This record gives sequence, structure tokens and C-alpha cells, in this order.
Amino acid sequence: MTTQILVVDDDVMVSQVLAEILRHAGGYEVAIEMDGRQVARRLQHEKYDLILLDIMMPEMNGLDLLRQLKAYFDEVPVIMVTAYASVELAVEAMQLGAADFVTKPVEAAVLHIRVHKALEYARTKRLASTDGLTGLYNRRVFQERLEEEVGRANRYQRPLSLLMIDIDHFKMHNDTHGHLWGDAILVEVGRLLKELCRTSDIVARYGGEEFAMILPETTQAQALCIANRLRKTIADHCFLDMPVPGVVTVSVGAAMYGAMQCSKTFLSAADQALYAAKRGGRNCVYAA
Ligand code: GH3
Ligand code: MG
Ligand code: MG
Repeated sequence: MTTQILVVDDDVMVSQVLAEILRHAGGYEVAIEMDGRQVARRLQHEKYDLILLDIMMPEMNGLDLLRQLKAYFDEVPVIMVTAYASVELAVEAMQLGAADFVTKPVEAAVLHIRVHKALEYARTKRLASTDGLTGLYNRRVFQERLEEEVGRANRYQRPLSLLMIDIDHFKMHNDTHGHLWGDAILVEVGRLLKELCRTSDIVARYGGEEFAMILPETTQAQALCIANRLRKTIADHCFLDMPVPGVVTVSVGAAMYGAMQCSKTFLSAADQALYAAKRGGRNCVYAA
């Protein structure tokens, strides 16, 4: 798959030159956006592996745009393009989370190296934070994010909920159809979970056939509603060209964060609710 790069610069000459340098290197597909205000909207529909971002633009300051990108599209590395005289701004950008910066006039060899390094770093980061099979966050990221969200819920007295989701009789799927079939079910369940949640929710593969979902700003009633929607969607889904639904089902345990609770007891509450759902007959949702 070719690497997709978005060049954001209001100067038509500069953006053309940057795009040409990258295209000439080969292996990159380059798009140009001259209006900084359009970038966030573009990223919602188009997938980019890297962004080259001009610091000085008339409609929107590059640093403000960078803040926005880091808040909503943190996984996409951003390299700032700056005039030689504004290196302080580039330093500020690095503090805000830019992957790197290049100064104008941009030298082809320098740009190649910086882009290559930023892409490599993003790849390494992705490998360290996601599960290789489903592409969801791994357990380590889940634990970190849970700590963060528990801290936030405590500080600002905000609602926070947690779902533990386990595929029912998964061993039987493996034993009957083989592990590749089992793997494909895991991928499909992961995809459905991701599709059904909000962008602010955190979906992770907790272990084998167990998934976890952190739902910030979500009350118990809302969490149960989401959990039931997930459960029903999966139960109604036809997996892997199987003509009948109901082949794969999940049990869900839901817990709402209680003031001053630690992340461990919060997680344990959701886990106990999950076991209750298993005892209660599976393909159901139980609250802690
Ligand atoms: P329950 O309804 O009680 O959850 O039963 P279960 O069969 O789903 O639970 P159990 O813990 O007995 O079995 C889980 C199985 O998941 C066993 C393990 O081999 C399988 N598993 C774990 N990770 C993977 C994986 O990455 N791929 C595949 N194919 N199977 C996996
Ligand atoms: Mg299971
Ligand atoms: Mg299990």
C-alpha cells in the first residue's frame, strides 16, 4: 500500500515543490490542501499516514491546527514546515506534539530523511500500542488510558463507565472450525465494536477473546444502552458468510465509576458483572 501524505500550505508554489519532491522519491501519494480550515474535515473522510504542515497560513495558524490534529488525530505524525526565521515556533510545535520540522527552502534530501524517520517512528509506536490481530489498542494502552480516565473522572466529577466483553463459547468455535476461523471472528468482533462506539471511547483487546471498552462521560444507564446495542448487533450479525445470525454472541459486564474508586476495583467490578452475565446464561448484559 502506498503511503498517503497530505501537504498543507497556502502557498501554491511551496506546496507543489514539496509534493514534487515526495512524489519523486517514489512510494508516496501526495495530496495538497491550501486551506488549513479544511484539514480536520478532510481527515474524517480520508486516511493519511503523515501531514506536512506550514506554520504560517492566513486562514488558520499552523500551531492552532496542530493542536486540533493532536487532539483528534493523534496517531498521524505531523512535520512542520517553517521559515528559517521562525525556528522558535518550530520548537513550540515540537512541544505540542509535532514529529519534526523542516525549514524553508526545503532541501529534498532533508525532507526525505525527516519523512522516513517520522513514518518509522509512527509505525513503531503503532506496533507497541495495538494488538496485531484486531488493530485495537492492546492491554497496556488500555491500562494507561483507564488510569487517565479515572483521574479525570475524579478531578472533574464526571461520569465514566467501563464494559468488559467476552465472546461466548469461543473455544467451541476454535475446536469446530479451527483457529483461523476463530481469528477471523476476533477481527470481525473488534471491527464491530470499533464501528459502534464513539471516537472518544477507547476500545481494546484485553486478552484472548475478551475486549474492554472505556466510555468517558457515560452514565450507567447510557453504558447499559450501549452494551445492549453491541450485544444485539453482534448476535444479529452474519459472521464470515455464514447465512445465519446468532452463531457468535458475547456477554457483557458493565460498571460505572464510583467516586474515589481506584482503577483496579473499577475493573474488577466490570469483570464480576461479566462473570454474572456468563452465569446468567450468556448473550446478555449485566451491571455491577
Ligand atoms: P465462555 O463462554 O465461558 O467465555 O467460554 P469460552 O470458550 O469463550 O472461554 P474459554 O476461556 O474456555 O476459551 C477461550 C478460548 O479462546 C481458548 C483460547 O484458545 C482461545 N483464544 C485465545 N486467544 C485466541 C486467538 O488469538 N485466536 C484464536 N483463534 N483463539 C484464541
Ligand atoms: Mg469466552
Ligand atoms: Mg474469556
